[in-house]
Amino acid sequence: MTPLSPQARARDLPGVLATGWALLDGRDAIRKVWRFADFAAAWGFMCRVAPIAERLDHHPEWTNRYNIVEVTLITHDCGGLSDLDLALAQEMDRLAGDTPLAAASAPTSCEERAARR
Ligand code: H2B
Repeated sequence: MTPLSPQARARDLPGVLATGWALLDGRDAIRKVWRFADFAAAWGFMCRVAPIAERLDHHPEWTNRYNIVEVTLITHDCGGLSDLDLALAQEMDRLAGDTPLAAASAPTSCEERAARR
C-alpha cells in the first residue's frame, strides 16, 4: 500500500476531517471517538464495521468502553495514511449515522444513566 500522495491528501483529507476525524500529533493517522446510546449500540456498530474491514483487508485500531468507541485509522504497511484509511473512515461514518462524537473517551456515567430513566 502506498501512502496518500500530496495531491490525494489535499483533495480527499479535508472532507474526512470535516466530519470530525482529527489528525494525530506525531503520527500520520486519524482518530474519531463516538458516543453511542449504550453498549449494545456501540458493539452493534463494531459488528457492522468488522466485515467491511475484512473486505477491505484494512483494520482499525479501536477500543470500546461501555458506550464509547474510539478509533484510530492508519495503514501499518506504509506507516501513515493511505486511500484505505479514507475509504474505511467513510464506511464507518456511514454506519455511525448521526451518532454524536465524544470529546474524550469517558463512557456514560451511572449518574447520566440514572438521569435518563
Ligand atoms: N490494517 C491496517 N490498518 N493497516 C495495514 O497495513 C494492514 C491492515 N495490513 N490489515 C493488512 C491487514 C495485512 O497485514 C494483511 C496481511 O493483508
